[in-house]
Amino acid sequence: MSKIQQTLSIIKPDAVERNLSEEIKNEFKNNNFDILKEKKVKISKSEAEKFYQVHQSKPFYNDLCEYLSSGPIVVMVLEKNDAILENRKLMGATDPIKAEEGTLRKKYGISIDKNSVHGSDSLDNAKIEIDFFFKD
Ligand code: IDP
Ligand code: MG
Repeated sequence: MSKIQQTLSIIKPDAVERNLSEEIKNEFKNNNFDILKEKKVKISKSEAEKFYQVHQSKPFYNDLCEYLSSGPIVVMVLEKNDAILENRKLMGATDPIKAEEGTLRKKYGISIDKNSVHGSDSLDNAKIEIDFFFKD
């Protein structure tokens, strides 16, 4: 049985820089996601390090944090039935080359690091990530 969930979505610097934010937001709306909250921010490298701390042992961690803090991003809370899985499906594989036709990363991604969108990967992480950007 499906149930209503919230997930965190980020339009990453490469997509914001190419003025794709409105187009990508429309992709979410057309796929029946409700955008409950939304803001455009620029985060510091240390904030990016905290956000991506699960990846701290990975060889790409430093570049990843440099990149996420390199320019404005659009962060959103998306709501839908099975939002976490549905958003992961809409985004497609991490590497745009491997992403299926019609997915956001296939359409908009440039490379594995500049892959245009982030989406929470579990219910626990969705809560943590939503709090990270929207806890007052
Ligand atoms: P995900 O974004 O599909 O959940 P993760 O494995 O959580 O993928 O990795 C987080 C981000 O780190 C990816 O979106 C991508 O931008 C970057 N990344 C993942 N693997 C690599 C890699 O092998 N080289 C460079 N960047 C990577
Ligand atoms: Mg991930």
